Amino acid sequence: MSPTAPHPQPTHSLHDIPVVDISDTGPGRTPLQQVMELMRAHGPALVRRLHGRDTLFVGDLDLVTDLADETRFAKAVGPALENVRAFAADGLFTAYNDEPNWAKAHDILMPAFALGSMRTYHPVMLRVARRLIDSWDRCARAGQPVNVPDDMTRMTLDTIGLAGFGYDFGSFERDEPHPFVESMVRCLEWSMTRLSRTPGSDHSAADAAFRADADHLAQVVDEVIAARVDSGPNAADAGDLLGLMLTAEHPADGTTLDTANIRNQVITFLIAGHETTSGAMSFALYYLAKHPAVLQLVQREADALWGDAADPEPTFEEIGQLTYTRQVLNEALRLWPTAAAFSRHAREDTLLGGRIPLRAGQAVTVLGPMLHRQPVWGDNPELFDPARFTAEAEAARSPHAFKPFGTGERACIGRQFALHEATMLLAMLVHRYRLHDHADYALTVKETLTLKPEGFTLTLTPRTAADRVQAPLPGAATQHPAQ
Ligand code: FDE
Repeated sequence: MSPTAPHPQPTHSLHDIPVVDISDTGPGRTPLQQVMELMRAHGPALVRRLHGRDTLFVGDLDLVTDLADETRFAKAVGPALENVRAFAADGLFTAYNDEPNWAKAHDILMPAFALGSMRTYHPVMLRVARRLIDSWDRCARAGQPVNVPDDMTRMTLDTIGLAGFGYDFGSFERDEPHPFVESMVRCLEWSMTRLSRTPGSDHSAADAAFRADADHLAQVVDEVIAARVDSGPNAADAGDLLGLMLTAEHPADGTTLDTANIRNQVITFLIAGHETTSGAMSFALYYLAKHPAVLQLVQREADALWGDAADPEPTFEEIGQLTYTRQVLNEALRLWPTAAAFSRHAREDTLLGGRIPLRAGQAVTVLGPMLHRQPVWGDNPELFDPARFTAEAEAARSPHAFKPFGTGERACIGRQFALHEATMLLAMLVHRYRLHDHADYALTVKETLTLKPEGFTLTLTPRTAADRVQAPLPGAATQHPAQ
């Protein structure tokens, strides 16, 4: 999966934590997968040293459990997010904990992400899902493969644009990704590669290109806001995110968000609301294409709801009934949590896990993909098995063993939004198509701060009534699928 350079060996250890200096090779284009490899070799807690800068990475369940203690630890805006601040500033994702705009925007926007609010977004999500299906129908008829991550990105960008801001990116009418996406991806790449610069080298060209891209993002956002303001005096009151941002008063002091902060929030939501969700759906489809027995179970769940309907009209309530589909998504997010790392810092001097001394403010980065492969997941953590997410299995496991949405008060605000969108789309797709792994795809995980299965394509054929009437499978959908 990741390029297999010879593993750097630990130079020494600090408080029993190996220190691995990667300055010779650098972190390359897949820095998180490099840390995964280092952890496989040296254990789930290590210091990565790059040009004299140390980062403590952990995947160990006990250490992550300790880091989730909000009285002793809080979100850290680590070096990567510090770079993202160059274009998202004090937006929710990148704000410092004590920046007043974090709490203010959090309080104002929380209601828009409560489970009940998903009812409001459901029709828009469905409308965009249909755009994807129209496009996939055309490819199916023409016998052409679909590029899964590209189309998932079209779908999630259009969804957050319309649901959050009433703005239509029209991504399915374009052959290339929307220019906003291209600028955004380059900004994220800049944020990531800036971390591996050799001190003293010249990066002025890359920095100038970044500035142009960041300006483009700001310009698109200004258009999104202007479109709303132009559409009439009552438009600002629309109950979506932008409506709240423009009009809602903070419960405590009655003030609203300022213009600069609104721009940062819109950029933040357009980014956070689509990159990660699109990756999650892409990995889920990848695993379904590789695990026919699981695919059959997901199809069965969708068939039970929608039978032979050619164009089912999924209701809000039905999405909540797609429990096995949700298990599949969780299992994909376990193996490849698309926001793969998050950082915490100590509030005061403390001992992490009772043994690793940390100074106040010192940061630790949690590596989700390794946490999600710890012994708590059993003997074969690489195996894709949605039965790990039955209600019983979840109740029996530590809540800290699975953190695809981060932890504590700075955990993902968009979780329900992403899960509703992704569950509905997956179920609609497997209900409609047979998925063919025509290229015998070998997984390559691309990193642009978030993770995606690069170059993953499928061919599709429509499912027929005969496909849907099959002999009942032995056992219920929640059983361990035959491998
Ligand atoms: C957040 C988030 C997180 C955390 C980070 C740290 O800690 O640093 C995570 C991990 C996440 N998130 C993840 C995810 C995954 C997925 C699929 C998602 N995510 C999705 C989404 C959608 C949307 C709309 C979102 N998301 C959003 C968001 C925000 C705004 C944030 C920030 C919050 C605060 O307050 O801080 C997040 N997210 Fe997410």
